[in-house]
Order: sequence, then structure tokens, then C-alpha cells
Amino acid sequence: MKLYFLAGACSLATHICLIEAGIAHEAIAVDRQKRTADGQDFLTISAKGYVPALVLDSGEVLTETAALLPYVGELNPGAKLIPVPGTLGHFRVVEWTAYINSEIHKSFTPLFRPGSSEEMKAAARELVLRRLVLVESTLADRPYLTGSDFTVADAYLYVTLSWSGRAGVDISGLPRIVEFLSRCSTRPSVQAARKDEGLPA
Ligand SMILES: N[C@@H](CCC(=O)N[C@@H](CS)C(=O)NCC(=O)O)C(=O)O
Repeated sequence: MKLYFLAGACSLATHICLIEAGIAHEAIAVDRQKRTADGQDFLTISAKGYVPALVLDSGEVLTETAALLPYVGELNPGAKLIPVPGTLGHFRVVEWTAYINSEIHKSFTPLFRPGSSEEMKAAARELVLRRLVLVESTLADRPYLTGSDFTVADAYLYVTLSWSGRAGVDISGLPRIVEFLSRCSTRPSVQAARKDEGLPA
């Protein structure tokens, strides 16, 4: 399958999970002008125009991080990226993925938008930190969001936290989150995906 990505963007979560799950894939960069590294107009692949987009071996195109992450996780149950469908454990991972998608990822958006005023950015930083309080308390008794297994939700949380420095969100007052970030950074899948995307280690 083919993953279309923007270096370091939310698509990095799907990229990490493809590697964790051992799924054969080709990762293809998309630039800000919506040209792909292999010379296509990205809008002809996904009319939504944003990453991630996953082109399956059947040619079907799947988009939306909240769909791609469980999809990739379920491709290889042995990788334990998401518990078996139909179980409460499965929906816990879906619950966290939805929270990160709508409450954390999207709270960062004004921090990367060129037209955002300083007031909008300050409000966004405050909101991100408020949303992270729940994450900090959850990590009090476990290394990852739902326990001892690194799941697709952890990959997504890692990616959003990796934006904090560039976005000016000071996470130093959240020690378990700081530890989580460095724990994830040492995972071979995270290091490999970052390298593939041309990001610093
Ligand atoms: N609803 C989508 C949003 C994806 C999204 O925000 N993608 C951003 C990167 S994190 C993007 O492609 N931005 C470039 C653009 O919109 O032109 C999802 O959750 O996957």
C-alpha cells in the first residue's frame, strides 16, 4: 500500500503504525503545493487535499487518521496496536484516538496557521495544555495510554506532542508526558518513520 505524508505531520502516526505492524508500504511525500514526490497532483489521489491518505493494494483510498489508525492496527493483531474488535479494550483505543484527533490535534491547528493572531495562538496553547491534563493523569500508573502496550493511539499522541516545541506549547510542567515523549522516541518504529520522512532523530 502507499501512504501519502507531509513530513512530521499527523500522517507520521500512520507511518509509525505501518512500521510497527510490519506492513509492506511505500511512503510518498506530498509538498505544500500538493505535488507528490513521484510527480502527481495529490488532489487527484485525495480530493480532500490533506494527509494522511492510504492507497490500498486494491486501489481504494482511505483517509482520516481516526479511520487509518484502527485499520492499520487491525491488519496485524500480533503487533498489539489495537485489541480485538468488539472488545471494550478496542473501544478504549478508539476513544483515545478520537480524543487526540478532535481535542488535541485540532487544538494545535491555530498554532500552525499563518493568519493566526497572537491572541488566537495564546488561546490555542492554553487549550492544548488543558486537554493534556487528562493525559498526564492517565499516565500516572502506566507507560502508555491504555496500559503496557503501545497502541495506535500512543503513536498519534506521540506525533501531536512532538509538535509542542515548534508550536510554543510548554509541556515541561507535565513530567509524565515528557517521559512518554522520550519513551516513544526510542522505539525503532518511531526512529525509522522519522528517518523515512527526513526528520531529525
Ligand atoms: N481530518 C484529517 C485532518 C488531517 C490534517 O489536518 N492534515 C494536515 C497535517 S496534520 C494537512 O495535511 N495539512 C495540509 C493541508 O491541509 O494543506 C485527519 O484527522 O486525518
